[in-house]
Amino acid sequence: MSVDESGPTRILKLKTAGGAECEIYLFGATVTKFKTASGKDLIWLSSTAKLDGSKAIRGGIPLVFPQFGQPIKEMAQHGFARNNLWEFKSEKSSDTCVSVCLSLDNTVATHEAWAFPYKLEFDIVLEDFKLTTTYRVINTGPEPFKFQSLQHTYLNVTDISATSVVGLQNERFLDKASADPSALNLDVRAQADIKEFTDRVYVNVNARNNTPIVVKCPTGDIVVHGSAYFNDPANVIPSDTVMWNPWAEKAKGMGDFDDDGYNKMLCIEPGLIADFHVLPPASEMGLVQVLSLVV
Ligand code: TA6
Repeated sequence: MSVDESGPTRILKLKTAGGAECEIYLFGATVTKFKTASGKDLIWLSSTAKLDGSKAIRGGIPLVFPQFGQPIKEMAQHGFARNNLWEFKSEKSSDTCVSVCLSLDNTVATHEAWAFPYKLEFDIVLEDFKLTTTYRVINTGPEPFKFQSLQHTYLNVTDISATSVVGLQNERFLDKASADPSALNLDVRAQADIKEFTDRVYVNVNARNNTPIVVKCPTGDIVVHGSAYFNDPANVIPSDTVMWNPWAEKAKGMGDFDDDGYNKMLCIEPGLIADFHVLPPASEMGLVQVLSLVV
């Protein structure tokens, strides 16, 4: 691992013996790059993203906690985890992988509208064709708290018009782009294309089929496997998946989003967000994302 101290926020740079690369800003513990050993960039980052710590990074894998969206109006959209400086805890390497662990807790970041003791830990494991990111929420206080967490993954699909998503057939979703965002819909498509503004929450995807989502695109077949657990990784609990593309008009309306960026990206976001989750004291809920390229 090497560290780039030149910018306003430290950047950890990981590389495997096979040549895969990963970059992580300590600001928000935001993964901004995952390049496979075959040279394929699986992560999209806006060229106009703010990288100076002034706001959450547009692209990569921003981390959402303790809220998704803005149910607590006094708190920033998607909470405060993605716009605070995390601490580097440890690194490990072997012949086949390189990993780091980062953490954030309430002594660094909190909010008066959600003032509970907590710890977040984020493990990143880089292999030649796989990036495994495990996002743990730990209740370090004496009372239960409610939270939402999500890995807001921006995939580099290269060309959205040549992209389709497999693995969501027969899953139920909330359509935030519709007139009734609280209605549950059924996605019947074996292969879903994205031709317009798309903002969907697929609910409890892993409750039923535990199959990965495959994003078929010019970059290659990008496999996104999201799962969640309570206390023990073997104790799997249902989790959700968000699919988002802002499309042309909304992309133009965001100062840190390339105007044509919507043509090159698609967000597939594993999360615990369909509702708030209650976490008892001395307990943990983990959210695991395995990103890989089918070669
Ligand atoms: O994950 C989808 C979403 O909730 C969209 O509704 C949109 O708001 C997106 O997140 C980006 O949010 P941000 O606060 O990063 O601009």
